[in-house]
Formats: sequence, C-alpha cells, structure tokens
Amino acid sequence: MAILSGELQNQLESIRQEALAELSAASDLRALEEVRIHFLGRKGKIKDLLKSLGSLPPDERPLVGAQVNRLHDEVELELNNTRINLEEKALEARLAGEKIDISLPGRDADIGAFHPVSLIIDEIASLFLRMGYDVYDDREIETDYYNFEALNFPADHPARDMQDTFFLDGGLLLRSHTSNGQIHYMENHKPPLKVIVPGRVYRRDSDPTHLPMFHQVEGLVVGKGVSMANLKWTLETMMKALFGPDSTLRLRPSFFPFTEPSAEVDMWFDTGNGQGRWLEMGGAGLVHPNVLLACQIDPEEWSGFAFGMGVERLAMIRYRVPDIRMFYENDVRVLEQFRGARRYSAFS
Ligand code: FA5
Repeated sequence: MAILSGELQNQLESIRQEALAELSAASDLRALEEVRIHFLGRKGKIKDLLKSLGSLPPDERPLVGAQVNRLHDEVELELNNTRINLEEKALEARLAGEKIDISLPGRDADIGAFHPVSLIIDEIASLFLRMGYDVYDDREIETDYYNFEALNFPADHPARDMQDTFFLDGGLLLRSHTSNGQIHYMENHKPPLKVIVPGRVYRRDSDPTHLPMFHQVEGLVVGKGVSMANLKWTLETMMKALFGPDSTLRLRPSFFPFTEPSAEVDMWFDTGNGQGRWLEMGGAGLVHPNVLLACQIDPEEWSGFAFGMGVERLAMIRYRVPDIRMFYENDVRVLEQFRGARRYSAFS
C-alpha cells in the first residue's frame, strides 16, 4: 500500500490550518462566502489539489484522493457550522434593532369622509323628500328607446349629437342623462306625480368643466296646470337651500326635444376676490306632450315640468372647486377637506 509522502502531508495540513483560521476570522456571511470560494470553489485550493491527482502515480491516487476528500468534508462541515452561527447572530442583531416600544403613543386610523358628490345628492334628496317627492334610482345601461326615442328624439335627429353617447353591443348604451328615469317612472306611476332621479351618467367628454362620468339629478312633476312659474320656484328653492338666500340663478331660453319651452339654468360661480362667472348647472322646461303620450298620459289633461342638474357642477360652486376633474383624482388632500362636512340622512 502506498504511503503518503511527507511533503503532501504537510501541504494538506497547512491548507487545513489556513482554512480553519480563515473560517474563525470570518465575521459575517459575506466574508464566509469568500472563504468558501477560496477553498471549496471551482478554482479553490482543495479543488486544485483534487485536480492535481492525475499527475500522481496510479497506485498513490486512491490514498491521496481519500485524504483530500476528507479535508474537503472537514472544511465544508466547519464552514456550515460557522454559517449557522453567523446567521443566528445576524437574526439576533435584527431582532434587537426591531424591538417595539410599547410605551410610544399609537397612530390614529384614518377616518374616511363622504365624497362631496354624495353629500350634495343627499342634501338635494333630503330637500325634495320634505317637499313630498319620491326618490327613484334607475338603470345606467339603457336602450335607445328610453334614452332618446321616448324622449321625443326622432331617429337620426341631430339633437342626438348634443350628447356624445357611449354605445354598447346589442343596441344598448350608457345613459347620457337621467331623463330616461322620467319615462320609466311615468310608465309605472300615474299622475299627479313628483319624483327626483339622482344617478350616474356617461358622455365622451373631458375638460375643466366636463367629465366622462358624472352625476345628474332629474326632477319631474306632472299635475294639473303645472307651469313654468312652478318650475322656476322649484329651482330657486333648491338653489337657495344649497347655496343660501343670496344665490343668483338665471334661466336662458334653450332647446331640448323633451321639453317645450326649454331653458338652461345658470348659477353665478363666485371665484373669489369679487370675480365670478355664470356656470351652466342644468337644463329644464315643460314636459313635451309627446313624452307624456309615450307614457300613456293625456297631455290635454296633464302638464308637467322637468329639470336635470349636473351634480358635480353644483359641488364646484358649493365647495369652490375650480376644476371639475379634481373630484375624481382621488387626492386625499382634496377629499379630506370634506371630513367634517354634514351628511343629510335622506335615505335613513
Ligand atoms: C341634459 O342632460 C338634459 N337631460 C337636462 C334636462 C332634463 C333638460 C329635463 C330638460 C328637462 P345637458 O346636456 O345640458 O342636459 O346636461 C345637464 C347638465 O349636466 C349640464 O347643465 C351640466 O351641469 C351637466 N353636464 C353636462 N355634461 C357634463 C359633463 N361632461 N361633465 C359634468 N357635468 C356635465
């Protein structure tokens, strides 16, 4: 049996000593990795020894190979032990640094606020409920019939272009106004009737005073001898309730297929420092006889008024918001200003 030469013995022993010394000096996992590469890596000292086996006489190779493998296993074992120690120390250090000081005061949970649009809708609903109106919630996905045809928009009539509509598959559309609620309500209720229809509407629109999704509140009254004077009084009552007794409202002649006569409703938007401008709040008018007829209501016997207000526009005036898009940017700095705002319990 071949005996290991003294020179080789010394070489193995010195690598062993060197490896153990470097392992015990490694102070963190990175240093440990360097030691591993230095001795056990592909080009490390122990791997080099194994590679040099080929140059030994064949009868010496098994013995030397066994010795080198033993050295490899010993260094690897020691390296793993050192790694476990270092990992434990690193964990202890992290836990010590992360100690929770339970004597510190806690942080308040953020309390949400009602959106200004919800606040205005509730306020309007509360007012009209007190005046004996019904509050009716209606669908947002609609047919051409309820959004246009029953409202006296003839097919291909240019008035349909007044509202840039989102069309869906299957002949459906996203309602472009809450006036569809007039038809649904009159199909199911006989006059005399008084109703408001708050809800979301959609149009292909976006600028400082226009949104692609916004809210309207529709109002509809059908009775005997209902006139423009009743409409004007109702609009003024709503504006004064929302904006105070000094608020200024203006009616301008306008056109809607479903009302005759028709008016545009403007409010004075006080922008501060004595400045301001008129802002269009909604449309209104006396219900067109064709609309009553579409709902089997006799226009000889009954008359009515209707209005449709833009809720975000009302909120702009109420809260002096210069750009309508701010309501939907979800900037908490804007929204949290409404935290203390009053919510009317119209629906409770
Ligand atoms: C209508 O939608 C009619 N249905 C209103 C109506 C109802 C008239 C009943 C007569 C009888 P108009 O397209 O003008 O009308 O819209 C009404 C209001 O919605 C506008 O005055 C404005 O306040 C608001 N509005 C319209 N488009 C937008 C938009 N893109 N973003 C925000 N508000 C809008």
